[in-house]
Amino acid sequence: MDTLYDTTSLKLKKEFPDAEDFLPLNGTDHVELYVGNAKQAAHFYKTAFGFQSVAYAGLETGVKDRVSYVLQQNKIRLVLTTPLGEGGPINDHLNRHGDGVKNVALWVDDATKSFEETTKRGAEVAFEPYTIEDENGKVTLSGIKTYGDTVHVFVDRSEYNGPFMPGYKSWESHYNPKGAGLEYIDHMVGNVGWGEMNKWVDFYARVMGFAQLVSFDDKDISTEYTALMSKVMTNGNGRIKFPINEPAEGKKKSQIEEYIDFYNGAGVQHIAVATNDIITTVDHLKDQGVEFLYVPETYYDDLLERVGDIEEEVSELRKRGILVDRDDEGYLLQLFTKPVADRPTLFFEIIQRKGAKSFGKGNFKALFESIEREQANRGTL
Ligand code: TYF
Ligand code: FE
Repeated sequence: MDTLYDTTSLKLKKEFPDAEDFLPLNGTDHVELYVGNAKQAAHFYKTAFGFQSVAYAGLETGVKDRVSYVLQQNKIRLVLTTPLGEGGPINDHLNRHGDGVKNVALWVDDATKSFEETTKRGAEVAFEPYTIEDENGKVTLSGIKTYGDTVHVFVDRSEYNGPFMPGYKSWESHYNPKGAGLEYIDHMVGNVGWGEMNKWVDFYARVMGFAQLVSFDDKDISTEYTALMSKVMTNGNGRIKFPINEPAEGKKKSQIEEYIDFYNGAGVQHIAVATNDIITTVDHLKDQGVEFLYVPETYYDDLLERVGDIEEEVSELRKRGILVDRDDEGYLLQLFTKPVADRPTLFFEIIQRKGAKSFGKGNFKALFESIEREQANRGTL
């Protein structure tokens, strides 16, 4: 087990001593969202977030019941899918959840073996392995269910050399906006219902061979400020990290509970995307209309006392509402967008790691405290 996790210096709990890498994962293949209007959503992700047009499937490619747009920015690939007719599973998903993540697709060398190894350990079948083929080669896909209506798709594209997948054609567009410096998916977080976190932690351990990352974040959990509980699960090579949140009683109504109410159940809460230059990325995203969560100026009053020396100017971070947290190995810069659709459900996190391997949960307490200082300054606390 030790050699499996040597790519991360985080300590792993020994709760699952039987964990072995029966499910080698090369990385995130893509994230597929079901949306009400894929054409307009694609325009939004291109314009606002700096994604590029890659591939298309729909009536013009012989697909009758749906349209899908594939967008990419460096290693991040999004698929936006909308139904063309009435009824059916995509409409059901939209009706229940609104726009949201349906498939978290993982890139594997063998989608059939991935399916067999996970289903024999208790994964529920989303769909059996199948192979699709066109002039660019073939791709094998399989799927297992995770929390809510979310699915993990296993994708073997080792014998494919085309724009995205058989059945898709290249999407050439005259509109190719500049990238925002988003590099790869750092982690994707699932919100689950009251009391369900450990069930899903156990699912990732038992069914997918993941282990729990233990980081300094843990001690912030369940403080009087925290309205959530969270555990982070990671695969063997550390490329896939899935924090799982459940609501908790806190000073404020849990945002996890709000998510569950509006999403009508468990689902993907946020997609954290990494940048090498968070200041430039955030400036670009803001110029393009991306909205970020409000951070009180008072957050910065005690920032350096809390996190020690950092390379960035505090004034530059304050101007942009960028948060900082530190762990044993370094620090990280992060900030959160507002929800990207009308329901208060899915949002994005922009993160730049400077050594830190944790997830910024020290910011919960720091943010709550700064909000209270702000209220005290106004005499409303
Ligand atoms: O992925 C995570 O677990 C973190 C959680 O102010 C988080 O993104 C949420 C809010 C915040 C700091 C960290
Ligand atoms: Fe996060």
